[in-house]
Amino acid sequence: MPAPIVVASNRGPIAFARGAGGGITAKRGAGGLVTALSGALAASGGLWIASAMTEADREVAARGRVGAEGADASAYELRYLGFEPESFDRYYNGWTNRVLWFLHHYLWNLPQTPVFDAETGEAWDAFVAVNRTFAEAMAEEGDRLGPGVAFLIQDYHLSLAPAMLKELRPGARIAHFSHIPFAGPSYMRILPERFRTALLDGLLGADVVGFHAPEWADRFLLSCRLLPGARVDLRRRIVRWRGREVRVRVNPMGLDVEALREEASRPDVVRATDELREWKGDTTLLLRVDRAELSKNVLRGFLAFDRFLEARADWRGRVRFLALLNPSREDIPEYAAYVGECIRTAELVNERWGTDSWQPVDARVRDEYAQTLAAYGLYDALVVNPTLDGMNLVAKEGPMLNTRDGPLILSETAGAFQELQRWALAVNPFDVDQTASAIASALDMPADERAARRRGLRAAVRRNPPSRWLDSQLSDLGLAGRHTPAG
Ligand code: ADQ
Repeated sequence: MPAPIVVASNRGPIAFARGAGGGITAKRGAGGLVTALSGALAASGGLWIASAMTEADREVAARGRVGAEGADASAYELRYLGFEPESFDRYYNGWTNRVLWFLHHYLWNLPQTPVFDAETGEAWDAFVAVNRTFAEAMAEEGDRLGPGVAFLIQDYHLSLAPAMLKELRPGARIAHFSHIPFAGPSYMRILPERFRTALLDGLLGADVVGFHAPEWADRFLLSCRLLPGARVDLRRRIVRWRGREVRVRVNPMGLDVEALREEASRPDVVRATDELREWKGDTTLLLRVDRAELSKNVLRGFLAFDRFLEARADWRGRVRFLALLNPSREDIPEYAAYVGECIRTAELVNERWGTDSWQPVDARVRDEYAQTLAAYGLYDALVVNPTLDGMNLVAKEGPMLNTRDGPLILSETAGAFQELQRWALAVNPFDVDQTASAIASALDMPADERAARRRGLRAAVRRNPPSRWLDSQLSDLGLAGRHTPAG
């Protein structure tokens, strides 16, 4: 029997909601993370600890440990931690979304933001308190499960929990994994020293600190040099800190291709495919799929399309750019303003080039996953041009479902670039002329080259199943053996 696992993440694998009949319904989250970790939990025992994000989650949280059966084919236990809504908001929106996300994605507009004041201080205190609650819950569950437990802590929300857990249980085996980029030292110095030191010290409480791409791992190592007394070995990716050796690892997460294909065969996706086919008629389809998110670079994508239409009169009337933007963080003013600006820019492109029978851009800000999966099947080229992205799963999902050999235009600053670069059209996300040229190259590309690139992309995605991501973390913790079926 493999060692039990305790997973901790802000968002849990199952979202609870109040159903029409008044009872609580449960729905499993999508994505490789849930697949890889829930499979492992079912195989080895253990549980998943997460924040209660909704009122229904909080009701479930009050029951203590619950089973995931019913919402997930894998049987494992969940424990949702309930927090007082106001302090949860300070931790989640005030600190993790507004400070850490902006920090690690280089999103601040430095002449104006950030401003650190009493309010950020309160948000930090809430962040510390939530991390402490997680660390205490992990320690308690670890004691219950017995010796040899592997603690797998996910993402920037829980940057402090590794050191807190290590202090509570010095022998605990802890891996932390960041799903996003990491700020280098010059940007880290924007944070007041007490926050910066606590964040780095918090992560270094883990035995293994993981990232999707080499650049994020290297930036973390360089930032660790800001810690007085830390000894950083860049070549071996090791940090010596507080008498321990912490290993920094690059471990890109794979895609659960079979689960994605199964989702894409659902009747609502088939219906959405018919609708999209009718909508696009015989025009060529350029697609982007993103959370409506500052780092996804939607605005420059539209500007690049505008340049493309300016340069290429022969494509006017024959191509449509569909942007499927899943609403995100709408309470944060920067997000509302950015999405508004993206929509205005799309309208300007339409006013400039559109005709009575042809509108070049269609930007849809809606949560419609079935439409997304349908659009993956139909695109003629896919634009993934984030300014910075930890991995970017869209770049992997699109090629696996596409049926038209559509080329992938990909930022060299997305984590996925590491695995896919050979077969993608690379762009500097800030260079709109280069992005416009990449759109032209993708749409003009001969059929044999399109097919060869499609084969290359699919093989690259297949080479890295989600089980590998998990197994590497466990073996880095000294726990051998496969915990999940091969992806
Ligand atoms: P995100 O920033 O959300 O993830 P991404 O990796 O592109 O970025 O994942 C988005 C996911 O949402 C895709 O799997 C996509 O299919 C899905 N999706 C799109 N529309 C949806 C909808 N309406 N409903 C539900 N799902 C939808 C963060 C990091 C990334 C990193 C991932 C995983 O920012 O860099 O790749 O975590 O580690």
